[in-house]
Order: sequence, then structure tokens, then C-alpha cells
Amino acid sequence: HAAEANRTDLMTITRFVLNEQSKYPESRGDFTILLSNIVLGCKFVCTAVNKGEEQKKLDVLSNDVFVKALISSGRTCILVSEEDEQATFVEPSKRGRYAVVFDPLDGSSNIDCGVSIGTIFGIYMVKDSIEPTLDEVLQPGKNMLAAGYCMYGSSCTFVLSTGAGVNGFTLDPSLGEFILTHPDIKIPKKGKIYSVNEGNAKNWDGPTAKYVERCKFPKDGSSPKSLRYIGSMVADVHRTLLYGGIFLYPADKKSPNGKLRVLYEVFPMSFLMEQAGGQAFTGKQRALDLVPNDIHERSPIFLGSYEDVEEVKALYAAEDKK
Ligand code: P6P
Repeated sequence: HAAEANRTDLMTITRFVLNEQSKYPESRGDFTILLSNIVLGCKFVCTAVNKGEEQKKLDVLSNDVFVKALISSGRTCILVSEEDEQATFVEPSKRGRYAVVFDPLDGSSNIDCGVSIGTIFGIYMVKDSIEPTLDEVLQPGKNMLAAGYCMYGSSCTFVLSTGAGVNGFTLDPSLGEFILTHPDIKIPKKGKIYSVNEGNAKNWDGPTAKYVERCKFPKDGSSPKSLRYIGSMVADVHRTLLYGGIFLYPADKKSPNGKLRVLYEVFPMSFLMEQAGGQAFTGKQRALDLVPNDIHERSPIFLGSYEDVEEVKALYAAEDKK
């Protein structure tokens, strides 16, 4: 009977978030309304990706869907999208208390070959929703209220943290609902996988080169780590979250700030990693402590299992002492 009872006890993402929000007596359901609009956008993109729409159209389509869904939610006042050079300031009559930063379709260059891609987002509560300024989103990632991603792969998986751990939901196409399938995700303390674009090795700095060398030729006689690199951040991070290990996009001589964007790639993934018991480091500091100066700023990033990132931090600390 238990299985039968469970079958009808549908823990949808909306119900899950309502439960979580009920812990905040002052919450008026605004966050739940905001999130349900993000979820709506993800369902639309999931369908469009599976229809095999071509990449260029999908990039624009997904951005339009998220911008319109977020504005019509009446709960946002600033939007920052990877697709738009300028931030969007929502018209006064539709303004709400949240700022949302997002990459509507990260890794979209991989669409045509069927590799998993995803939407990544982060949510800040604004201080002044009447006359909001860019300062509301030039905040360290530790100030985010929530962050998550939706991965469009063999199944459509939504991973979310609202600051009380990480939970994963899988889209049930027959219901059109995201159902809780991965409650309370915790990343293994140490992993057996490293994930980096080895093609950039020529340009890496000392500590990164040393760390990758150790992954391949461990000094302590342990077995080498396996290399897994999909080249789609959501897919590489999702595997790291579930299996453990480390994902790195380091600085290199050509790109001193690395490639990944702070607001809508580095911060949301770092937020999730810390909430799952892992950590995220920029090569200089805790990633979530970084204060961005520009909405499309980049940063190097090392994120994943706590102990694996500790090793990177030790190598950079030793370098600083030289
Ligand atoms: P590279 C995809 O273009 C992306 O923004 C991330 O999704 C991914 O992690 C990274 O770039 C891959 O970059 O230089 O290894 O191809």
C-alpha cells in the first residue's frame, strides 16, 4: 500500500516550494509565483529542444519565453540574461521584489549534436523595487535567495536550492509536472572525476597545471582520476553534483578571467555546490564572495567535492607564498 499511497502523493515542485515557503510566515507566495513562471519557461524550452528546433532560433526563443514569463509574473524588477547586452528594467506597473539573472540556454552550441544543454538561473531579493538600479544585481552570490538549473537531456531535470539544501525534480511529460526524484542531494566529499578542457593546458597557470598533473599522476600511489568533459556546463555540473569530483574552467594566458560568466553561470552553480556540501573557488577566493562590477563579468571557477577543491586552494595558497 505504501507504494500505492506514494503514487498518489504527488510531490510537485510547486507543492515542494510552497511547503518550504510556509516556514517564512511573512512570505506572501511571491516566490512561489516567481518560481512557477521559471518552471513554465523550462517546460516550454524542454518541448522546443526535443522538437529539434535549430540552435539560433532556440537561443532567441528561449530568451523571449523567460523574459516574458518573468515580467508577466509581476514579481521581478530587474532581469539579466546572457542573451541581452543590457539588463531589463521591468515597467513600474509590473515590478516585484526579485531580480533574476539567467542563461536561457547554456551550452546551446551543442544542440545540433544532441548533447544535453540547460537553463541556469539565480534570484536576488531587491532592496528597492520602486527605483531599482544595477547595484541590485552587482551583489555577491552569497546574497542570492535561490539558484538552480534545468537540464534538457534524455529526461528534463530541474535542480533547485532555496538556501536549505538541494533538491532534484524530473519532468513527468504525461502530467506536465516536475516531480521530486532527488531529495536532499549531497555531493560526495571526494570524487574520482576531474572535468576540464585539456585543450587549454598550454595556457594554464602553475597551480592549475600542477593540480591536473596530480589528477593524472597521483603522488600518493592512488589511482588516477577519470577525465569527463562534456563541454556543456549544466551537464558537467550535474554529473559532478551526483557523482562527485571537480569541474574547473580556469584562467589562462588568453582569458585571464576564464570563460564562464559570474552572475548566471558561476554564482548559481557555486550556490548549489555549497548547499550540497561541496565548495566553489575562483583561484583567489570563495566564489560566492566575489563582488561583480559588470553584469557579464567572467571568473575562473573550481567547483565540486569539498576535498577536491581544497587541494586546488592549497596549490594556489602555496603559489601566493612564493
Ligand atoms: P569550452 C558552453 O559554450 C559554455 O558556456 C559552458 O556551457 C561550457 O562549460 C563551456 O562554455 C565550454 O567551453 O571552451 O571548453 O568549449
